[in-house]
Amino acid sequence: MLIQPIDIFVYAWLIVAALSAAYVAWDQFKGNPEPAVMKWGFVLVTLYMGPIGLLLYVMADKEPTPGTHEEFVKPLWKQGVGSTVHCVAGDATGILAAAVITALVGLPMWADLIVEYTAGFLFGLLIFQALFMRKMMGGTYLENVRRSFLPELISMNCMMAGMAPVMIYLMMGRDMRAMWPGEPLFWVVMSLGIVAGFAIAYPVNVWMVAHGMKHGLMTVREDSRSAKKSSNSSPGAGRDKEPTHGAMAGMDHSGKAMTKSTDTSAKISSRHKKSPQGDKSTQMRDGHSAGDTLAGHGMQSGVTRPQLVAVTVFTLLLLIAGMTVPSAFFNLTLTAEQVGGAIMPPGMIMTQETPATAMLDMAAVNPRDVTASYGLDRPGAQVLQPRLENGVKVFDLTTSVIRWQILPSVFVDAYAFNGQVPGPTLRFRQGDRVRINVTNHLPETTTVHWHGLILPNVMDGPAEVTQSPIKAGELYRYEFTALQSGTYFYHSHDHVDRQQSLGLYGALIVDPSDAAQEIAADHEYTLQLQEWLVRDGLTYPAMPMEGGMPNYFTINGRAYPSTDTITMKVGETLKVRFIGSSSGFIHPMHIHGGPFTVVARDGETLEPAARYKADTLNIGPGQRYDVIWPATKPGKWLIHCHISHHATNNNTEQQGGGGLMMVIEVTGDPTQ
Ligand SMILES: [Cu+2]
Repeated sequence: MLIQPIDIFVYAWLIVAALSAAYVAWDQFKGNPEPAVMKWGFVLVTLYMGPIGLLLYVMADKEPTPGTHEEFVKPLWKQGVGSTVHCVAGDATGILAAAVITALVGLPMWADLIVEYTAGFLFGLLIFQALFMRKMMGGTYLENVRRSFLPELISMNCMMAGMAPVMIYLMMGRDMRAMWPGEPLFWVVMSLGIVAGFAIAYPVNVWMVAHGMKHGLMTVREDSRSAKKSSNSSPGAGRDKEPTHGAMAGMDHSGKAMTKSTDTSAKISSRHKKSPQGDKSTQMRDGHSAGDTLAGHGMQSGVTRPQLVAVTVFTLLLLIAGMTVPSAFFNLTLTAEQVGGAIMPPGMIMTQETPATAMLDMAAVNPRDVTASYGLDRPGAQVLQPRLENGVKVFDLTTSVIRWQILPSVFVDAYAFNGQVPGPTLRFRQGDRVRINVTNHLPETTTVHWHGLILPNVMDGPAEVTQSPIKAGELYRYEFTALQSGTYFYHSHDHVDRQQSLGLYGALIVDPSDAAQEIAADHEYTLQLQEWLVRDGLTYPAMPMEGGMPNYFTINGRAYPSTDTITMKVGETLKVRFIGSSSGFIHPMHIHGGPFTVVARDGETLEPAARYKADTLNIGPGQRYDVIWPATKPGKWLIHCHISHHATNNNTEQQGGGGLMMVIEVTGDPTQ
């Protein structure tokens, strides 16, 4: 599923990596003349580094025309590529395996890095260097481990020094899908990390190859039967004892590829002839003989001990920097299990102290959780008709994640009651016994609070305070008797900051038991306010915090010019019920065309003497005002928020405004 524009690159990269690796594997085993360990090295590195692996293979290693491999791979830069490829193939395999396991186990990032380093080092040393190279270099396994130790340590330090910051920056930045191995992005980030590690390990590998501490590229020819008769056919994969130092003795430290000395070749060759499986012989020419270090078999590598110590210390410092410097910016105590998959809003401030819960609160709604999509033709806040059960008015509310259209070109991913934003309007009469069955189909727990109502405490809704949160798939039954009348509303009271900001609220209108108490008007309109934050097709809960500032605003789930238009005639009255259903912003709501009379506040009808005229009312979160507005002149009169920015759509005006704006269209005698 394409969730972000970068996903196109992610899939393209993975496809190219797979195709590249398949090509390299096919080409290598079709006949590129080199030892199997290098064939596998290039295949793995191409799988891990995609097109960059392919580039390295064709530019540095793939035999251009038959018989030219020896010459082709001679340049030192190619020898360095071979050495680095060999190192990265082993190290990265260990790192990748460890990364998947640590993510699944739920280790914090800092521990991930240590486990990944250890696994990469051990896999590289024990398998790719000591085990695979032993076949060619001879000696016991332990001897190979010992002589590979320093070159492997130096390479692995560089590898992780490059890889760790890239992983941390890309995994724990905005798009934390990269922390979870189930996400394609994880694999691309690992790829990019390996590329960075390769780039840092390359120069030091060139140095090690040039000084005989590591092998470079090699040529191994598997000749036909006739080759066995050739006195020139030389050492092969069959040797398994004392490594010959002939190549080293003749080694050119400028990095030119070498061919083993004749007597060595002859020796190996003759031994090879005794092999019962000697139906084919291999000829190997090392770019540089592999294996021995200063600590090795008394080889003359040209590397002095101070040089070796200096290089090792330098790479250790690089490693420490790569592993620790990012901790100044990122919270490395987080685990993939906690935040893996979350996408954070642009501009959110995340530091080494930002906890996982803060991230999850502000993260984008996961588009994969959307279960239904609704266009502009579906109104929000539809009045829900109850069914009667033994004199109780029963309402069913179900929460789910929906895609909801707020403008012709803008959809939001919303948390909704009954597939509407706002949720259905619950209307009943003072004295009614009501039961509301809330079924939760969100990817998280929820509860519902009946804002402003006097009711039994256990029915009040605050999660962890008066009730256990309603888990996904569960139902909670709220039941109470309506003691008051007026304009109220209901909203989520679990992760309220997130859930109410994503649309979990609805109007609650209780008509007075004595209908005469109602302050009537010719028309009535209930107006619920909300803010949205939509970027690159993802919806984040809007909140007054860095990175959470809204860019869309809705009245009853629509932004102007898609908001409703109220139609009435001159001389008629309009009762507007303002509901501060937003959870983080105050909206000074203004009506054009003359003042209105405030007749109720927070559900309580004002005594006649306390009613007052105004043309702008601050509607704060949780507040409700009922006002009566008389239509005195014909024309188009606006209701809008007086914070001008709240009357825009993504900071632009359409048809004279946007967001929290709607029109009252009054017809009648124009002379009035
Ligand atoms: Cu406003």
